[in-house]
Amino acid sequence: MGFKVAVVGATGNVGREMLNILEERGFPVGEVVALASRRSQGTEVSFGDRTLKVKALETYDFSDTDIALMSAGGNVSKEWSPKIGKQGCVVIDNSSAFRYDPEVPLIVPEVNPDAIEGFSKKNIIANPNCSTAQMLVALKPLHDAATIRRVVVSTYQSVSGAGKEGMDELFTQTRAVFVADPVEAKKFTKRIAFNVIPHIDVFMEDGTTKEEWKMVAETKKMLDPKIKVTATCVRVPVFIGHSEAVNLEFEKPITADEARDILREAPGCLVIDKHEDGGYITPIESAGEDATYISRIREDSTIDNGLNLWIVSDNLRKGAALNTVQIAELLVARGLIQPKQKAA
Ligand code: 11C
Repeated sequence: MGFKVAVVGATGNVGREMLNILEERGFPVGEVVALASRRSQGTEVSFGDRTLKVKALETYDFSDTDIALMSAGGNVSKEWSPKIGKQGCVVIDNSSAFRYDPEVPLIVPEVNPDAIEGFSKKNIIANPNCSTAQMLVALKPLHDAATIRRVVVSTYQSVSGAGKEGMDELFTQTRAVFVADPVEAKKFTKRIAFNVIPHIDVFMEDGTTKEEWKMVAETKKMLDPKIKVTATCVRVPVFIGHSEAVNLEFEKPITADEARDILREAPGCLVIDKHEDGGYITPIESAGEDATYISRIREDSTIDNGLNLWIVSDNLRKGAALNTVQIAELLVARGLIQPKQKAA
């Protein structure tokens, strides 16, 4: 028995990672189809030791496909996810297009797995923004233990969050600085090489950015609507791996030692927290890994029941492709989906 899985946006950073992760985790596939826009038709992508030729999304018939893993951007998703869902194929969408729709579950399997049961209204399940996903993997067990009242988070987000163009821009600008060529900013609003930019996604009316708004709205939808969240999201010259400095205020007392013990047992979390030089994680070490790493766990003596944490994860994996595949695994584990094509 195997599922027919389509990866939409298969040539992008996240799409390629989805193919890797499906293979690495031995997802029960019968067939995998790589899809992208007509412009990428015929391009080759790898799936394990096989090569897949990319087909055009526009002409693909989803009626015998079980699961579509979408990573083709919000506009493509808005147009295509409802059509694909109506053909009986479950869409797991990595874009922000449906995240805030009350009829679409927004899922991190370690945080709110039970919410998946509501997926059949639209046949769409949303994957959260990368910076929210990794934060909530760490916050969920602490919230269960001592009830988080307020979160103050500052992010240090890698350029791969802005796609391949973001990675190319960091590379090109860094090279230009070294050879004394003019440095051009195209994808980012200012130079990113040897710099940081306090701006991700568009500005909202109140002066926050959409990336910051997402961290608030998604935490409330997935973890607890009562939690107050304030965020500052910053792009840094790192290729892969988002980092977050998080300050937490709890309703009940919780010590740093208690938090460390809870996080050591929590699914998806890996604590690296030695009080010595290098006894913490940095984004380079998180690249290519599945865990959400937590370091620098310490009490904040300026408030009652306060803790500080440093959270790092590979934004292309837990923040995107891995979480999407884990959602597909959850559908299968709960018997919420059956392959349309039965084995002969
Ligand atoms: C970034 N977090 O680092 C963004 C990328 O809503 O899925 C993912 C945007 C999203 O630029």
